[in-house]
Amino acid sequence: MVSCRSMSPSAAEPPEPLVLDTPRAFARAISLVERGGPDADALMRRLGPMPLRAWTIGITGPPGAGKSTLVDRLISSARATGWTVGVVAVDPSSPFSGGAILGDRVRMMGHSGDRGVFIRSMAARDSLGGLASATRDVARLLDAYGFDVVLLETVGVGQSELDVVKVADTVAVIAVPGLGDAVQTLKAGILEVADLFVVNMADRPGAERTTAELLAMLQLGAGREDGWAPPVVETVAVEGRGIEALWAALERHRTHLEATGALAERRRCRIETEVLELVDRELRLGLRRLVGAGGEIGSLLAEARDGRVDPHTAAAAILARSGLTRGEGDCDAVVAIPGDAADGRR
Ligand SMILES: Nc1nc2c(ncn2[C@@H]2O[C@H](COP(=O)(O)OP(=O)(O)OP(=O)(O)O)[C@@H](O)[C@H]2O)c(=O)[nH]1
Ligand SMILES: [Mg+2]
Repeated sequence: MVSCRSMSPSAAEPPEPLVLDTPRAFARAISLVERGGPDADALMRRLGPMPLRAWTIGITGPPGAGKSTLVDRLISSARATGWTVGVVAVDPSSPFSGGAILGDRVRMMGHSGDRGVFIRSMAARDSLGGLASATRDVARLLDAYGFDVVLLETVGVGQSELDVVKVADTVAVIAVPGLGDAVQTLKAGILEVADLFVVNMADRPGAERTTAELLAMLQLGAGREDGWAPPVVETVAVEGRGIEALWAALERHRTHLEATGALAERRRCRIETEVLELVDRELRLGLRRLVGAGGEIGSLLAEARDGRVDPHTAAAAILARSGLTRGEGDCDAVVAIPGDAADGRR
């Protein structure tokens, strides 16, 4: 069952609009959204149907690839262009690891005191898409507050990190030499979303080979429907080498997105996905609550566990009991089946 919280506010009654007119209001909104949960949800509703304006760049790659160092450099590039920058660095390791977060702060310290730069590290969340959702919300607040560029840093290790970068207009995937076949080490699914590859630590042996592997992989590919050919850029982030070329490549992608209308289209698709993901997450949280509460759902699970009801029938019964069904046409059937199966047992 969907929670009462999400059911009660009707679309016809718009909540009081959220005004982010002071640094204080902005900071409070960010903290609230970072915590997630009903309060974050309520706050995001108050933002209303906001047009997306900030250019969102996702930076992902293996742990220690130099992502934060690159982000630090890119902040400078963006500032030199006259843009303000918001950064969300996602620490995927665990909610307890302060290490990486501290590391990010230190690496991006060069920008403390610059009011045109805002940096936030976020810890990983539950497995139900909470991380992607919270990151998206923080990115949207940064946009609403007026940051021109939003940089999202995440370690490309799991699905939730992949979901995070999918929020971006432009996705840069970082590879480093010395980790074996560059293409093999990239997480499946990331190749499709990469608009640009960076071979960082190009001061280390094997950089040329890594670049060649990526280029070969790109040439083998079928080419992209949108006509964009992802470039491969070599950088030495610690020394600032290759950063100009990287920034130029990023800007070329942005220009391509704007010129082809892909930017608006990507954003429209993203909003649709977001709505569906929010519903999906709420449903799954609702289901967890139901299972946790035991009761009838608990008995159904026990019956399935003990082999007295088959899993499909148990699932259908749970759906019916929770007010969820498997599509309109199946509604009666779904309700009817568990009744048959449960005869005499409940
Ligand atoms: N040799 C060399 N070292 C680099 C380069 N870029 C970054 N580093 C170093 O690599 C280490 C990791 O850099 P980070 O920027 O923290 O890497 P990261 O990908 O953000 O790390 P996580 O967020 O922990 O996954 C630091 O000690 C950097 O100084 C580079 O181009 N060459
Ligand atoms: Mg980092």
